[in-house]
Amino acid sequence: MSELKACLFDLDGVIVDTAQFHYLAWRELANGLGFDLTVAQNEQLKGVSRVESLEIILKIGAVELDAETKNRLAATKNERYLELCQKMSSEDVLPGVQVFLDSLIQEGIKIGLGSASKNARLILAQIGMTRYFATIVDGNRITKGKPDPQTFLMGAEDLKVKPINCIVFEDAIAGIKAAKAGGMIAVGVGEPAGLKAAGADMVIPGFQDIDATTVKHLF
Ligand code: B16
Ligand code: MG
Repeated sequence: MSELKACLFDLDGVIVDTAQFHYLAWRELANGLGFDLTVAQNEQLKGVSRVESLEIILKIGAVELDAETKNRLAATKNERYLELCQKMSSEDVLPGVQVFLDSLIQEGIKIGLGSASKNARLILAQIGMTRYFATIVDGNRITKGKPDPQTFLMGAEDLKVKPINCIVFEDAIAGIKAAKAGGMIAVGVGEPAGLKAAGADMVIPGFQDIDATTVKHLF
């Protein structure tokens, strides 16, 4: 029988709400190009790399640009995003996250990070959460982004556990698909409709009401 040995966490929208800053920075970029980016359209960008996000946005606005301009826009967006992130501190860790991570540690369950973000280490340090993660898989390490399972498979390998013994916590449809493609249990964090449809085994609104025992029952 399989049992829980490791939990892999997405960063943006799961550990900390940087998703709002990604949205703001991308929306400003879209506005600068003459169109708007709605909250619904923004859902397509969650868990998706910076370069792919820009391609999706340009498609939404039916804008075609050369490679050099795209690189410049992606860099400008990142500068703006990091500027917005500068205000963050440990107070911005999402409610219940630390207590939940502490309960996992107490049960001897390993903890890893699986994020598409190239800024993941910087953000973790800024919110004082680095010490929780025995491994960090981020946008600088992966060659295939979510929904490909590489991010989470790498995390499981780093932690020396089998995918079947892992739970992934994700706020993005692409991330839930990645976890399921990797043969892991997927817990969606956020609105149930899209995450359930993507294959989430369970969806939680946040971490306030769960502990290690709750998620062990998923096995
Ligand atoms: P960066 P996650 C993802 O992080 C975000 O959800 C996504 O919106 C962002 O485009 C991507 O990281 C890349 O981020 O520009 O910082 O490298 O949710 O996988 O932790
Ligand atoms: Mg996310």
